[in-house]
Amino acid sequence: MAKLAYAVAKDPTSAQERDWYIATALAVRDRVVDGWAESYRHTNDTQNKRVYYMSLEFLIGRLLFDSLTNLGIVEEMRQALASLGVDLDRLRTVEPDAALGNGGLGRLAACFMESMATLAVPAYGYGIRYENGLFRQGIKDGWQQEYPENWLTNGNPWEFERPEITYDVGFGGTVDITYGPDGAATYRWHPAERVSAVAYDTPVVGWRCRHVNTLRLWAARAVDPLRLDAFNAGDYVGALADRVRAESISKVLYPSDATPAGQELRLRQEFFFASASLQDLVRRHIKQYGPVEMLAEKAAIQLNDTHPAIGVVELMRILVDLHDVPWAKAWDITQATFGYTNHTLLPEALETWPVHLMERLLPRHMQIIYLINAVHLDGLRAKGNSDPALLSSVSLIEESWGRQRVRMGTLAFVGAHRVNGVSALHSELMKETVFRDLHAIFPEKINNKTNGITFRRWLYEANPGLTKVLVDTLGPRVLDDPEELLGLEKFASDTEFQAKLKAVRRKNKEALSKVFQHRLGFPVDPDALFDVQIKRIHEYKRQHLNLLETVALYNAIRADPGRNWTPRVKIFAGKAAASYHTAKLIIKLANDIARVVNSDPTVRGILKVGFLQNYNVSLAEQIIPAADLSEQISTAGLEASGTGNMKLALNGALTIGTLDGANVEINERVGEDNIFIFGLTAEEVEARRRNGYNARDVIASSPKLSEVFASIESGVFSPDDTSRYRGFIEMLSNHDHFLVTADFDAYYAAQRQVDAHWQNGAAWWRSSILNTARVGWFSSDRTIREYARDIWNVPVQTT
Ligand code: F58
Repeated sequence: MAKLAYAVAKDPTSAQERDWYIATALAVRDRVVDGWAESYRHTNDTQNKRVYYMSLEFLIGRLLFDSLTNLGIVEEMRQALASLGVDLDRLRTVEPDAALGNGGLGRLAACFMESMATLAVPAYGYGIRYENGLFRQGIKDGWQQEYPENWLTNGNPWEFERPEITYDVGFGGTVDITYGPDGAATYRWHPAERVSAVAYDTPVVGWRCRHVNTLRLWAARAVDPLRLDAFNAGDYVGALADRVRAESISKVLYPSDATPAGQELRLRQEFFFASASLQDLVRRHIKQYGPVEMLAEKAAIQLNDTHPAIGVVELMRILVDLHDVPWAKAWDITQATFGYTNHTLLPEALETWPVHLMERLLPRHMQIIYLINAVHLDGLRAKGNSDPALLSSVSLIEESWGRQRVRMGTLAFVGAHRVNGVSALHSELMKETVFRDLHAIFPEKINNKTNGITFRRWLYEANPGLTKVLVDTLGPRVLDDPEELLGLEKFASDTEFQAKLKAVRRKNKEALSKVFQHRLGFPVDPDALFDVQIKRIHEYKRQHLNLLETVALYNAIRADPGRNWTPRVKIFAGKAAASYHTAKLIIKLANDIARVVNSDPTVRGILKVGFLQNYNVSLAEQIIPAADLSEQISTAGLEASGTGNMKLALNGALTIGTLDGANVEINERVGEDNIFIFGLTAEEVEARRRNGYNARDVIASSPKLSEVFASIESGVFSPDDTSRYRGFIEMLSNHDHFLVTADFDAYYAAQRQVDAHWQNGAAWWRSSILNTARVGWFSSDRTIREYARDIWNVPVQTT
């Protein structure tokens, strides 16, 4: 009440829901801030090593329930608000999603921040405070539309602006060399342009409020926001031009997943946040510990993919040019400080920057890159590696057709003491593919850190019904130690226990049915099997394989409607990169199929299809607890890990999937009777491609697939434009790069096994329980413990 009156300046009679939300968030924030100050003091007193997690993306979602849950005051707050006539669950939906990320990589960063706080690892997350998060997706006539997502319009109660924490970040200009009396050269960079980075801090509270860390996001401001000379001369527009240019750096998140956006603004974003963050952490280090030579003992910096890799070069510049550390010593410090996480093997996704662009934007950094490369290659030659092909493959500079580019993956690899993949399979493939030559030279660098998810958000907050059953059955310890979930195994066949879980799932499905009603105008049957594929839309993730199977199933039901079919709802959600035409066409296909299937009385009560628009963290929190079947069907070898697979399995969905990414490890843990694995393995995919895969023969030999292709191609699902999918079908028939056709029959067969398993209710629920019981290992607490032990060398608190 006090917050509403004094911080929002509203009284209860005039307060809108949004006012109540802000007042509630501010009241909760006060509690968080107490823990924050305490954690800060503790780290300073103990002089513990800090972790700096550098990421261009943090896909945070909403924070109100995160804070309430971790403070342990959800019920207290619910009652306090109820006594004022306010419904906490309604307030929850008022908060906009902070969508400062594209997909898995950004969400992983958010889960890691929460786990680091939970394990009391003193840490800062560093990133950019984008004014516009990932675009809002609308669907018009079945096509994706992109709209801006200005999540800050109504203010953000969780952040603190820190105008006093501001750094200048330079771009362009020249480099001066001066020679000392001993002939040693000193380099000074004189940037032509400067932009200010202003800190905005958000506290990240750990489970049971054990520790609170900081997410520090940088906003770009002009150093001289209004050029007074120009302004006074009457040139108002000119006076503001610099400001607009400077501030454009933190205006918008690049909305491309899987392939990097190679524009200049992107490189400016990368350097902007890397430089501000390094200046900040070096300043903190010197203030607290003195000699910069000790940096690696007191700081571990983790690069979330190559996006912050220019930081390796910026740290070298800070050490060598600004602190006069000798080159070799500076390089040792840099390597000992940095770790690098790789998230993809797709060759087109590995970042490179044109040398001429680097030279123009970051002239001193380009010189340093050349020097790092020279020392790196000389070292190899000294060890007897003289093969020019090898040297050019591990060089920081890629040369093709006379054009030179800087390889950011190689820079991150050589600049870090540890390089990790995000699942066991992915880490092995890294050694065999993209980093084969570097791995042969530095065999100790690559290690695996299988991803994890925070159970606080993805179980306790998203699925309170299931959480309650778990606590009632296993005791409250399960909330602190996910391995306790194994205790469920003994209830797997218990009819009473199964009934409890069924009731929880049914409620969650009813709630999701309301979402369908609200968004798509029709409800779905909570007794049907909810079959869910939710993730970014990408050919390698193969939403179209699922759609082809949907059409095949539709055809089969129509041919024999009286059979004992398993009623299904096929649920899709996900965004496509705005410029990715095939991905957008896949969304249109999903909607076209949905329209035809949902209006066909023959399949009524048996099959429904729905594409839910604007997939984000909050929608995921609604879908996942209601899912029965989790689609993880990427072409083997291409999904680095996946984390949605873990969220769905934890909430009791059974996986249908390929042996890809973390599915392999999920399979090992839940057991092959409780998962539906199908399709080519990564090795088989490789072999098929090597031998020249011929889709036409495969299609011809599959009557089902032939029928599906014929119906889509002829316009059954696109009567308004019968040629819409001609090119798409032709592509799948001639260049089926992702081997959709090769896996189709196996996938169809696996889906029929799903039907059979579902019809034997007790067997299905047994599998579901065993999934929840056996995936405790995929907690991001476990992942962070491994990073802390093997890469960062920092202690963690035991829970
Ligand atoms: C994802 N990568 C992987 N990249 O695809 C997924 O398998 C993995 O589980 C996850 O990382 C976490 O390790 C991913 O999300 C991006 O979104 C980048 C955004 C910026 C451009 C390049 C891709």
